Amino acid sequence: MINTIPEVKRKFNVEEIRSDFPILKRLVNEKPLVYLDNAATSQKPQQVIDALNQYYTFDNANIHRGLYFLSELATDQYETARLKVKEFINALSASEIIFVRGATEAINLVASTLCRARIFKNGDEVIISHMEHHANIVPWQLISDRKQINLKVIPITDDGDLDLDAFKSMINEKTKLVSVVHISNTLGTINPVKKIIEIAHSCGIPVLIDGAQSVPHLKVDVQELDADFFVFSGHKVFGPTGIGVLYGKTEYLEMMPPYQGGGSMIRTVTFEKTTFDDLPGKFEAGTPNIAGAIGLGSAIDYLCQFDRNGLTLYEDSLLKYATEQLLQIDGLRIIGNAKEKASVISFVIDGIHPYDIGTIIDTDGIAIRTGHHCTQPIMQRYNLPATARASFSFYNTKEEIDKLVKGLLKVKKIFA
Ligand code: C6P
Repeated sequence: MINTIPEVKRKFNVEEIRSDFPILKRLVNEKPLVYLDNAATSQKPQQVIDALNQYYTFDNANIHRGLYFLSELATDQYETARLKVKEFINALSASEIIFVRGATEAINLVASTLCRARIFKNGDEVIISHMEHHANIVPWQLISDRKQINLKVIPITDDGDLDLDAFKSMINEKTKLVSVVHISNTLGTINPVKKIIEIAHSCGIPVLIDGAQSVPHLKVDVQELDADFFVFSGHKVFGPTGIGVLYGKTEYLEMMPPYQGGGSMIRTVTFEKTTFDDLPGKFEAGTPNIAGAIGLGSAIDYLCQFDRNGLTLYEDSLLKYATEQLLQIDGLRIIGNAKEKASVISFVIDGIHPYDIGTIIDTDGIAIRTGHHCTQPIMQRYNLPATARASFSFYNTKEEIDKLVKGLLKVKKIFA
């Protein structure tokens, strides 16, 4: 049993936390970096960088193959990372944790293998929502060249809440899966996924939760949620890029065929027939991202030093402060005012294109994202070409929000 949860939690001190993240000391355009694009990717604490460095400097070897010291060491570290993920999201078993490249690959894996498992018939329906990232739309469209799957879309209110009554009325005998985002990367909405799962399960329908934006902000317990699948990306949760997690209940993972074929995922191979490895190996063909998994394990250790609820409360205070301050700006409109929100704020300013906002404030070292945020249907819903988006992590400060506001006032002045 890996104990990633220390008995005594580290006290929250934002200045101390900032010093754990070396990039936060750098200058951009001769100004201290103000990094407010955490929904795109989070920054990395020194201990994650050190874990990657340690692995490549001293411990590098391929895993699950060699009987020599380094290979066993690397295998042990990789499998320890899996145990850390298991504990982090409270899966029942480590074999339910599949390492993939990220949330995108995880959803593609589920869509493709459920389709090949013949779980879907022509005319079956998958329910998603209007606030999905493209990663939870396109994979379901891609499989329709094999099976005619119809996507049903849960509508959202003007504030950015899901319409649960509409959701209930969409479920019918053709519904095979519900696949929804936990926290919207564009609107910041925290969806009532436990309730959604309860409703779907009462009709015998499994649910996939896209946790790409929730894992960095909330403590997630997949057993408590009773999610059938849960996906997230390492790079948004202070780990490296190129590593992510598919959690699946054993009963589903067992019935799904492999996603890719190759080394590591087999038990026996002849030219006539291949038998496959048990979980999780069946879904991890080829040499995996060993360093990435170890780095993700280190990121989990980093996060678990803190009381996660304390970090969430701090981020909530940043959200509240930023919302109040931004709304003071004449002509600024926040897109997404759901009752439950995470620290993500999309906004537009009358008469100024979001690209201009992003480019101008970048000259002051302020990084925000501008565009459609890989959620074009949300832009269509609000009739917007794009938004500007500031997204906060627990290493951000109210002073940085003040700098954002100052930067936006400068933008307004330029366009006045
Ligand atoms: N959102 C953003 O700036 P990947 O690219 O596989 O790590 O994550 C995809 C993904 C899936 N679901 C949600 C809710 C997401 O927010 C993302 C990634 C980034 O909002 C990059 S587009």
